[in-house]
Amino acid sequence: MRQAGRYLPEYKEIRQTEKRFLDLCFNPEKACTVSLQPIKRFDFDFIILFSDILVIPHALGQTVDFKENIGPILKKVDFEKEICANSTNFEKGLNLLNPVFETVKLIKKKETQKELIGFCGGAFTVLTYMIEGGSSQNHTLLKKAMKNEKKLTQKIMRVVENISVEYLAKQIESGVDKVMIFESWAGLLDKENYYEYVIESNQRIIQKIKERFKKTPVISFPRGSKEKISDYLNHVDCDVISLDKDFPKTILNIDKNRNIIFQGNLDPQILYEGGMKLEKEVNKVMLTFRDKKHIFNLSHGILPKTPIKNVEQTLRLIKKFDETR
Ligand code: 1CP
Repeated sequence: MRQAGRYLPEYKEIRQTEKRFLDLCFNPEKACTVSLQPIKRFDFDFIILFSDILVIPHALGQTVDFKENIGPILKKVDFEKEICANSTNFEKGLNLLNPVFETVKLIKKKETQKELIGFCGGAFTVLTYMIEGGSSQNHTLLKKAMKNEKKLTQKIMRVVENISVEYLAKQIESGVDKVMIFESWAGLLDKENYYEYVIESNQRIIQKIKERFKKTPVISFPRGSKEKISDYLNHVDCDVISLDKDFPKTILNIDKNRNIIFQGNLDPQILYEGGMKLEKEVNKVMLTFRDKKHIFNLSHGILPKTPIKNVEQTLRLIKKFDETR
């Protein structure tokens, strides 16, 4: 459950101790505590590292700030001069991320039983924030750049990919058991651009990780891919595919030799609403994946005002379903 903390009072309390969100991400003691809060409260099966996908632009030298009720704000930079010029030497940038690797080590020391999931953003998703300067509704600047400055966008993508590979490698070396790639804005692209900016780019990252870490499973989350997700699974060597709320059901019948694990896909809006509707929907998710390898998850990030009792209800329903199988 991405951005899991925001609905928990214990997260809100620790959040208040740091003015800047990134200072919380870069404080290993606190980031370790936040990572383990949902485990303490709900005994979830997996721990997700507390950090953010936007630590990568920060490491590349683009100032990132998080404003309350607005979201991330990224400062304008000269991409050619400031981001692309130093495209292979990431030592300084990765040093800025050392606290994240320290967090990983602390989590693994404190919680030895459960697996830890590390993550990064897909290069295209990170690119959208870098170019737009934050969250965006219609991504005008991004679309303009992809049309008029294609070479530059490709160059930035490569830089983001390369540092992301090193970032994931260091997470794995520090102790994460699985890694997840959040390609949250995959749904923006038409078929041709999707192939280039999502499929090829995700596969380059995954291939490089698999060359170095044969045993580390990779979870992909190309949100909003719709029917293009079949192409994705045909070309990308992820081990787990995380599904959003309207994925095409045809992929459930994917060739058994692909040996894919499904993750998903409860709508966070329904989790927020609770009640009978939630009960129906949890059972529907469990039924959809009942004869598949499946990790129960949301279809996107949890809503900050989600009542805790609805999360508890969901866990009870999942366990009940499993017991009656
Ligand atoms: O579950 C967890 O808390 C784990 C840590 C985590 C992860 C995996 C956070 C903490 N963020 C993320 C991923 C992330 N961050 C994504 C990919 C998943 C997705 O949302 O599709 C994206 C796009 C971001 C960027 C981001 N970070 C936004 C913008 C989202 C948008 O709509 O454009 C925002 C608001 C954040 C802040 C953030 N990150 C994480 C938390 C707990 C918060 C809230 C900060 C706060 O107010 O305390």
